[in-house]
Amino acid sequence: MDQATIDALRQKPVAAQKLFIGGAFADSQDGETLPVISPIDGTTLTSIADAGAADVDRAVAAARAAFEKGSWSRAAPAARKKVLLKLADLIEKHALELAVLGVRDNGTEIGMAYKAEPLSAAGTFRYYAEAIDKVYGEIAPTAIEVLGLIHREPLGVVAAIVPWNFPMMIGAWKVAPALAAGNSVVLKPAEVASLTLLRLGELAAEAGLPEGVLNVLTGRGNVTGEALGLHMDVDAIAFTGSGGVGRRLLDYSARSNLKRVHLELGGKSPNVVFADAPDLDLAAKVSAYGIFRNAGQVCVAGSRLLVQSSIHDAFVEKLVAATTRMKVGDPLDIKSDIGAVSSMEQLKKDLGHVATALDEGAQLVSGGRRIREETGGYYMEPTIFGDVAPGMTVAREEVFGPVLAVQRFEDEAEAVRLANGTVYGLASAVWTSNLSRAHRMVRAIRAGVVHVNTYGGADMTVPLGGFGQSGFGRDKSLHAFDKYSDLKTAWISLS
Ligand code: TXE
Repeated sequence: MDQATIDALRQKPVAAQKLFIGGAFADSQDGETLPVISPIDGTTLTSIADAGAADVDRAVAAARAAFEKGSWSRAAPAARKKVLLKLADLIEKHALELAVLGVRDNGTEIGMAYKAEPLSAAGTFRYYAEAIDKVYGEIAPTAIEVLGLIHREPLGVVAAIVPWNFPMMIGAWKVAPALAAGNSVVLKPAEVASLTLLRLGELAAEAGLPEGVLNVLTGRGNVTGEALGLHMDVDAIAFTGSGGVGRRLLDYSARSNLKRVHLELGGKSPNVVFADAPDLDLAAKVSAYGIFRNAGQVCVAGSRLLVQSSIHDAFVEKLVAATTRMKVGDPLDIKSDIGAVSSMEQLKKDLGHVATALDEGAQLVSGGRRIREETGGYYMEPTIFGDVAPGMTVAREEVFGPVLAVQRFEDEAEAVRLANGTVYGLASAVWTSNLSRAHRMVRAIRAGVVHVNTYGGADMTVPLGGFGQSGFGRDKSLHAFDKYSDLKTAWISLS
């Protein structure tokens, strides 16, 4: 990744985008489009097609036809594996082009986008490709006169509805295991970050994925997304996004065909620093990255920092120093640590949270303002609020922006109470050098992941997902197959 190549790629014009249905690009039936605004400078980058209900019908029909035909769903595991491995290679081959395109679309700093988007998506496709011929069915321990075989079968047509913060990474977490399990997929990116996923559809075709097996529909959530949610021929929805839309998807399912709905809904993740943390400087630096990377637009962001009273003031000082060293800037400059907020709508939401926190009496320790307005882009200072009381909005609601709420606690029991004082339960962390305390905290905190003496590390081998209102169903690891396959029993009499 070098600056000169990035600078050349950022100049490339982006053609008006179409829908990807049945292996080919097509206009939406009514010709409607949506503008694509770059958060880097607020200019119009291109347009995407705005899929309506008729386009959703077309894509679902293409997906169903491909599934019934069987050229993917019934293909030999080794053949499916070959295609997905090729797709992983193609994503990697085009990694920088994809990363720059994605950053122009959603504003994530390039250093992070390059690793977290194309490179991680390629890794995800490779992981599930490799799993295809390594996951076996089961033989049940029945009585001797019968044979109970447990088969895993694909569901049929899976819709993946994904957000804008990491479209390729999150898209791959859903598309790769769904395809590996033999399903057909209709992928719906977020309105403000569709470009890389349209390219993914194209690369999948180049890799040899049969037509109709992966379709990409761009459009508005309450139109395209709703039509997918209500569709009678979609068997499952895998979603990452807001709790409000998650609730709607459950309602759509109840009102249509009881399709399965898997939800990953963000959080208000506690990052708990005890006085006996092994290295407070490291804890401060990692905590700053744990909330502020990608301008806080990370579902697992450590947005509540709980600090033990005895080190509170000294630790907040270190945290502010670490935050000050993070450079907010042009996301396509490799020296920027934090890029742009992905849309004007989200920036307004973030600034609204700052205003509410001030109204409710939180103490503004640093940041709080929009910056670099002269560029036309959507940038915000990393913002820290101190002395946050548990009842304040900034301690309870997901901001999904560069805003951190710091709270203090006296002892372990209070730390657990505060950490669990949320309707969410996605991620968390504990910093301590006391091994027993670390294990006690891992057991006590209700969240899908508890990091110990770090924040945010993970890889494909471990599941990701939430407790409570952070949703249900797990992305990543072999557990993800449970979302995209059904178990069938063959009960065979041997007598
Ligand atoms: O999310 P939406 P938005 C949270 C975060 C953020 C807030 C709003 O707090 O500030 O949600 O962001 C599609 N039927 N997260 O508005 O609307 C939409 O087109 C079907 C947390 O962008 O949930 C997009 O593809 N689909 C989070 C996807 O849902 C609908 C990531 C997500 O958009 C729909 C993103 C509908 N009625 C936001 N309405 C995380 N968990 O990481 C919208 N969509």
